[in-house]
Amino acid sequence: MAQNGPENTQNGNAQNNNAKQAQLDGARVKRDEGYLTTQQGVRVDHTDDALSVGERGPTLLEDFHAREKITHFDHERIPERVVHARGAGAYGYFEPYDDSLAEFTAAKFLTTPGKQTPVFVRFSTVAGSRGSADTVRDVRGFATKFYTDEGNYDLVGNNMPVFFIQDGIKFPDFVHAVKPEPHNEIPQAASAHDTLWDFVSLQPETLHAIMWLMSDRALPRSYRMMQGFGVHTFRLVTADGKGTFVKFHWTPKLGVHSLLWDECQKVAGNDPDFNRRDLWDTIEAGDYPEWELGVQLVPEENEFDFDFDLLDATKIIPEEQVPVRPVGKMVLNRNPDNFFAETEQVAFHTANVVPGIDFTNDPLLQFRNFSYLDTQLIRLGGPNFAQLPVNRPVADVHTNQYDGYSQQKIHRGRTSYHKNTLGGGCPAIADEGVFRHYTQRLDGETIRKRAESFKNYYSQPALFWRSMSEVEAEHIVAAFSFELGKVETVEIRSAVLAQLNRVDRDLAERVAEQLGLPLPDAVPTPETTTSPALSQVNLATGSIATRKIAVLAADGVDVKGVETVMSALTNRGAIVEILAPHGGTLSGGSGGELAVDRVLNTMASVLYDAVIVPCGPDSVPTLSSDGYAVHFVAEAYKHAKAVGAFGKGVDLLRTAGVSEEFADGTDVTNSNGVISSTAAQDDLPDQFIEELVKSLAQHRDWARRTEAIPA
Ligand code: HDE
Repeated sequence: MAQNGPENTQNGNAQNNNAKQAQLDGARVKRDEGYLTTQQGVRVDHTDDALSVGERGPTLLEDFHAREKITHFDHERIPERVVHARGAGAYGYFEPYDDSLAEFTAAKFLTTPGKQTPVFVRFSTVAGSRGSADTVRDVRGFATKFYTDEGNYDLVGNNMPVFFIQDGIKFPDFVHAVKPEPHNEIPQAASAHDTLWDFVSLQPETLHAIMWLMSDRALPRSYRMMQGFGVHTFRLVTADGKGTFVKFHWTPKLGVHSLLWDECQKVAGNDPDFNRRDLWDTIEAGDYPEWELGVQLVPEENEFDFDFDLLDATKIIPEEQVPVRPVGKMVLNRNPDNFFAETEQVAFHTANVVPGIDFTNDPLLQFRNFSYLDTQLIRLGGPNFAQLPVNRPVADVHTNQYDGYSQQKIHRGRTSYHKNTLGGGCPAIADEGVFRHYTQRLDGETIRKRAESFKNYYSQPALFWRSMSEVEAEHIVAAFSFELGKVETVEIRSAVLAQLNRVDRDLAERVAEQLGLPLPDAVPTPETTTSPALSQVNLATGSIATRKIAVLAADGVDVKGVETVMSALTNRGAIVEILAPHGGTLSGGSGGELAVDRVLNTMASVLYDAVIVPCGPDSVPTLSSDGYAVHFVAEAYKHAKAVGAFGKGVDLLRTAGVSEEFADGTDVTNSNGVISSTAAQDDLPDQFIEELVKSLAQHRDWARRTEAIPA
């Protein structure tokens, strides 16, 4: 049986082959072999009928197997996480590129070239319950546990670089405001309700994170296509105690891509597990997701060089000001064997640090350092959860903590205290490789007061807004309008608008117009530059790897043409599926057969990145009279996805209302990402594929105007 925990996460290629083989075998991991027993190891002869008096008589208490079975079942749920309840996890490794960080940190896992440190990563949504949909508008958690040789280091980050509040004492207020309202527990996993926006209107420090939340970043196409950020300013520390401020960044190899809001809502119904499934399936297929770890370093003597406070978690350090320096790569190459044992029971904690990494006095971080352990004590049933396989360090563990619920170890000896002579002084205190807290001199009066340096709430939201491309800006306006449109209390809508008016006049005007609200009087707004690194349209990579393409086909399809297109796209790493009105196989118009992957009416265009309609004098009329096929094409077109058609296939595009220029010869026409050619079979030009790949790689064609398409 595959081993739980971090131990066997290295050696990606072997994993790759095994995973592929297991997939072919039809089962990824074999479950325990052997005979069914009770928890005490007693074999049972029957587990389908309880022991009773006669065939129709009462059930007997002496049936210990039945009692054990139901009792265990009764206790199979643990409290879900109070935030970040829904998630998906995977194992992998981290490897530094070189030792260039060695002058800043004693952390060996960051500075030993070629050293692969096992990791477990859990991605999550924040507000929804465990059973909520993946594609909601929300921040995504991006938490990484590094099982280093010097103990576990957890980088518990998000896919957005700023947080909603500055001081941890406000966390319960913020979470209560964004979670479903307490009287009716509505809405589930959604920020579009009165209490959140009430809070926002009164707490302007939220505005920067709110801008990110209203942006496309809140709707990731895939966990594999989002950035990750440590958010806080942390500290790298050398062996001799010298500190350097640091911000951590994860950059995905596949670029940063998002869904449209309309798609998100439809995907939530079509496949609530969309992001989870995507992560699982691609790892199973050996398409291992990869991120680059980068750092922004600020020497301590430059702490006050910025027009914001480095300790304020609602601020970024613009990358144009302090560039992100690449450090190493992380690859995820193994799915967990059991969701509960691993993904549910994993316990991340910001205070899990190793020599070479330390905290700062960020008042949000300090609360987190208390909160994670505290919540895990109840969620995981006592103080010994670090012994669970997914939480267990690969470093040796020796403590004097022998007792408590669910102790898994049998500690030997008489002494569970330090210092001792009876136990030979063990465990001894090491003098090398130890964690030493960063030394700082602190002097001050006890005081409850937000630092003055934290009080600029409007500049960075303005910087974010002004750094967006026009299409991203349109999406932000639409998001504010959707969210505030759901707010029932008109005064709250106006109060939020008044806040936006202090960020940027253009933003306020556009939102006011959409909501039909009176525009507040103009007030001075911050002067800012722009930061191109904030716009995700600048973060595409040109790759089409793992992009999902639907080929719509029916009996009579051009099998040769389809095969040419399929092999060209799969060779570039894309995933191509044949969708047809019926399952099984399709017969080709000029001979041949095609295996059907999915029945058309069980899928939806929102589950794919692109659609292709191949030629087929018989197949295309079938599809043109099939409402699912027509809607499929119209919807993909509306969502600005690459749409390709060759030969007769173009007729279906016309039926679907695609209003672009189509090829009138065998040449290829690319009209706003709609790629067409009248050629088919062996004559299909390579350029058809090239244009399709180009459109797919840029993710969407935003030049297309499709407001009028009814899909
Ligand atoms: Fe968390 N957060 N958080 N958070 N957080 C938790 O810990 C908390 C914050 C983040 O996949 C909880 O074990 C406080 C920022 C992630 O298991 C809890 C404050 C960032 C995860 C908790 C914050 C995060 C959590 C709930 C403000 C991004 C999921 C269950 C002072 C840098 C980890 C648990 C996983 C989970 C507290 C703010 C990220 C309650 C008090 C900022 C990714 O302890």
